[in-house]
Amino acid sequence: MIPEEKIFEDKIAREVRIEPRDWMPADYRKLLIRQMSQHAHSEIVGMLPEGNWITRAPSLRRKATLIAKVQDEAGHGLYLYSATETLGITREETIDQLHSGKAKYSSIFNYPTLTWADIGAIGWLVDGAAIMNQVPLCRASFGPYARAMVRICKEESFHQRQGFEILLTLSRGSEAQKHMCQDAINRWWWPSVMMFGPPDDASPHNQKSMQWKIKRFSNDELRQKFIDVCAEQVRVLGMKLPDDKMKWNEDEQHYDFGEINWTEFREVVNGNGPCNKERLEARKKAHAEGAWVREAAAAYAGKKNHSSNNQ
Ligand code: FAQ
Repeated sequence: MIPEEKIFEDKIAREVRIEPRDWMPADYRKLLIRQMSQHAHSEIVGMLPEGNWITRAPSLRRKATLIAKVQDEAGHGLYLYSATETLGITREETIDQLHSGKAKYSSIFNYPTLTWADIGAIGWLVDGAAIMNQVPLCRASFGPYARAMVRICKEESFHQRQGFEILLTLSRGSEAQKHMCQDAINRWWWPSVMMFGPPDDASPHNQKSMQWKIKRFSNDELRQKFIDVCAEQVRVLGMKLPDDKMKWNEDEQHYDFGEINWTEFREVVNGNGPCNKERLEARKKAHAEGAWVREAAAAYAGKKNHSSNNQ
């Protein structure tokens, strides 16, 4: 072990944060760039299914809240792209990886939002799953990632509550609204359970990520915590989770659950989900249409630098 590596491992062991200028193993850098950029992509692609409902939100209050939520997701993407840049990769490179299909983003955003209740289900389940996964990331060993996650988690908690409140309102409404609520839960439940990633015995990055304290819990551990929380919360809504096998296990003090359709997960991750093509096209179009803004900003920055150099 070279001396720098010893210092690095010692910091990890003592829970001292690794900062961008510190020496780090090439694989640690690679693991972080992969996860953080994928996380950033998920935030900005995640704006699309919800953005679809801004013009159709059922009241001014709902519309204002949804606009704020979607805007928050853009902010999360920006913190995460910036944090990823501290590892020595440019934003252009990471965005290119998304557009070329080389980089992944969360499977969950490849499902359609068919009714207003889907906005509630995304808030409750998708943001709920995101919080479960991201609160431990506030203790990730890499400083910029951990710090970005603190603010992100605060905002996601608010999103989760607004989603739950949408569903609660629908669950106390007319028969048609109750039906809409249950239908959205039925469609979003299993994709949300899959968000935590493949099972631990099929998760190639798990071991290194846990060893280097990027991830603090494995995919299956977080999935189980999420299921246990939702199994209780769904009762408040007076709705059901679409899993006949879900049952409290007294010995293990958690809920047992049915089989996850991993074939569906793999299909979605490999680009064959219901909305993969649409999502990527929308991102590429937005990027192309925003080219003039980037050019103008670069020209303005260049002019400013030029004039300050001449002073
Ligand atoms: N979708 O070895 P592992 C949000 C890939 S929250 C697609 O287990 P790892 C907020 C994985 O990349 C959603 N791909 O990997 C919001 C790897 O592929 P690779 C985003 C997935 O990293 C809410 C391969 O499978 N959150 O956006 C998925 O140890 C509402 C093997 O997997 C984060 O990204 C998946 N679900 O564990 C926004 C959190 N799962 O790269 C709008 C940070 C796995 O080798 C509205 N990320 N893969 O080609 C993480 O915690 C981890 O990266 C995991 C995966 C847990 C996602």
